[in-house]
Amino acid sequence: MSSSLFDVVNPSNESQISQVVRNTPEQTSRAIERSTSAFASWKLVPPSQRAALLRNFSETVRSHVKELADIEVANSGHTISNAIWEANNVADVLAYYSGSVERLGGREIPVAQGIDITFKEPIGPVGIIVPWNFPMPIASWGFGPALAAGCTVVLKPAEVTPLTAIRLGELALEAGIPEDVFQVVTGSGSDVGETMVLDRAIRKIVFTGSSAVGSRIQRLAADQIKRVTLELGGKSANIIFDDADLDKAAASAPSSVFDNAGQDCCARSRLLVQESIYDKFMERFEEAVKGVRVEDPSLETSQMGPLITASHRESVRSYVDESLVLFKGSAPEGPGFWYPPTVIGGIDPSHRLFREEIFGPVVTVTKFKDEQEAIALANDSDYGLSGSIWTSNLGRGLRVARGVQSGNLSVNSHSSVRYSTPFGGYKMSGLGRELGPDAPDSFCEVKNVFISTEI
Ligand code: TAP
Repeated sequence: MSSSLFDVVNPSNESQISQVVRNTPEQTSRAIERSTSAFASWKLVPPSQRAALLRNFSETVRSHVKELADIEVANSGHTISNAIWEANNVADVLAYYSGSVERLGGREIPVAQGIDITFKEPIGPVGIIVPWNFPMPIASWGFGPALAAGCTVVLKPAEVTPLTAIRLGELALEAGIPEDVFQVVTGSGSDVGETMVLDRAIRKIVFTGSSAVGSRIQRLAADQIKRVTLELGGKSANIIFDDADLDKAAASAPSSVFDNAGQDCCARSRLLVQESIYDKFMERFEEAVKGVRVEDPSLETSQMGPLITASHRESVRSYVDESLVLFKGSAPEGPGFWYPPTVIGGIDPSHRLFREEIFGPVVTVTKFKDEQEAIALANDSDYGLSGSIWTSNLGRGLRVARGVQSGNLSVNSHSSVRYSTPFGGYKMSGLGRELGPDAPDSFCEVKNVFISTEI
């Protein structure tokens, strides 16, 4: 079957901006064969040289930050300020993991009658499957540590947002990363993605996306005992206690859920507010929501862009029961897949708005009485990815953080992702961790060698 082209559309104005190749399963298999051949030499590149190549890749990305950001604004509708952060994040991730290449060693373990040494060896070609919501950073959280460990990479971007991945592939070559060490294969999840999962030469899949697809990938990978890292959905809580700095908590709550138009696995889409300060908080929160600038994402002033596609906007809309809306922000009229920041109240935790990941600019607000109830509500979810706790009592902040079943929590902040700290989810939010100092280890086999001193 020969490949065809698919249209890439700007979600802010619905114009066609490019056409990209839809690779077939056969073409994907050939890319995997090339990745396997490249692995044989990439794993032998001396550590200092591999580190230098990753540093070079980082610097090349850094010198193209504005170009990459502009592509992302046009392809994904991200605000220009976010897109610049995202491109810089790729450069930061590569720089950080370039430093790990020469530190990634095994150890000598004391044993009787000999010497025991462990070696860390790269596992082989790795498949990285990325969603459309943060195409650049999420890809780099996989390919940065994988390349550092000595693995080769086949990267599949989401079909709707392939453009920055394609450009990163070109920049890798420009930076001197040898041909076929880092390949980008565009096309659909069912053709390209599933071929990567099923091909035995791919030794690990790093998948970020929905829990439904993640669970299918884990089942398929199990037949080959293939490793998987899964970064999946979220329904995180933003918990506001009565001793919090209410001005800061209310001013920051909109960006914690409406950033990237709510298309963020870490979005704090369940706001939990202590009942004693509910009215005071909601007054400030409403003012902040109505002040969110939803506009052309290429403008420096833009704080929120459109949703990714018309069908995704329909999905978000289908969740919103207008009779439950407390208030809304504004959004431009079409063209473009715009949807206003929307605040929902008066629902029970059994309601689907409280339970399901909407992946749009919609937040539910629920009152709680005390610490125990706040923790119970936060944990009343199949997901466990992120969350925030606002309080001036650090002891309470830590107690609640320890009580909430979630991989990444922040106290008096909405920070979720730093390249130097581990990131991942509890429960249906995922399996394994990305980023942080240990990420390259997850791309290595550990080999143990015993040398007898008795002969
Ligand atoms: P998915 O539909 O799961 O798609 C994610 C990626 O998987 C896309 O590249 C998709 O390809 C591909 N894919 C689809 N079916 C596949 C299959 N059978 N085999 C292999 N690959 C397949 O998710 P999405 O709608 O793009 O992204 C939204 C979801 O991602 C949300 O649930 C969100 O929470 C989650 N997410 C999680 C995180 C972290 S870090 N936990 C970060 C971002 C997003 P095509 O789309 O090209 O067909």
